[in-house]
Amino acid sequence: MLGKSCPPGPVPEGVIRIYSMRFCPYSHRARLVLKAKGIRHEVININLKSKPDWYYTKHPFGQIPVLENSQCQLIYESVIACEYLDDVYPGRKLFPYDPYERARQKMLLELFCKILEYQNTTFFGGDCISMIDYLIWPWFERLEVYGLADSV
Ligand SMILES: N[C@@H](CCC(=O)N[C@@H](CS)C(=O)NCC(=O)O)C(=O)O
Repeated sequence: MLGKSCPPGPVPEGVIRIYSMRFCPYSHRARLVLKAKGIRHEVININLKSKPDWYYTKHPFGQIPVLENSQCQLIYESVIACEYLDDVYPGRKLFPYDPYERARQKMLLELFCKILEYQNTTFFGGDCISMIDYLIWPWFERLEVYGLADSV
């Protein structure tokens, strides 16, 4: 079902837009990174049950999250969007600079369900908070919803 609404106007200079939805864990990843890096942004929530037809100009399958900048560039896929925010905006880098450590965080992300029991550091990436923690946190917040709260 497609909803009828007018597409939003261009993104103002100095702001990034996120197309999101409150209960989407993938969007939550990007919103956490926006917050962690203190990035000025605006949120447009998409009704996934009645997507506006213009939204397919933002994402080929109409999925969220999507970032849009003031140059009309669109970035989708939550991990790619989070990495983009980390690369483009100043402040502490959430992904490690070291290519191996960066690759390791991405490998951990792929495996995070299986590696839970093997981690012995305070955070997933080491002793301070980094990208991997923001990328997986939305699922921990939802353990109860998924009926998994008693299994960790
Ligand atoms: N691999 C995507 C998954 C995004 C995704 O599945 N988003 C869901 C909402 S949580 C969605 O847009 N569902 C609507 C649809 O697929 O039509 C990512 O990491 O961004």
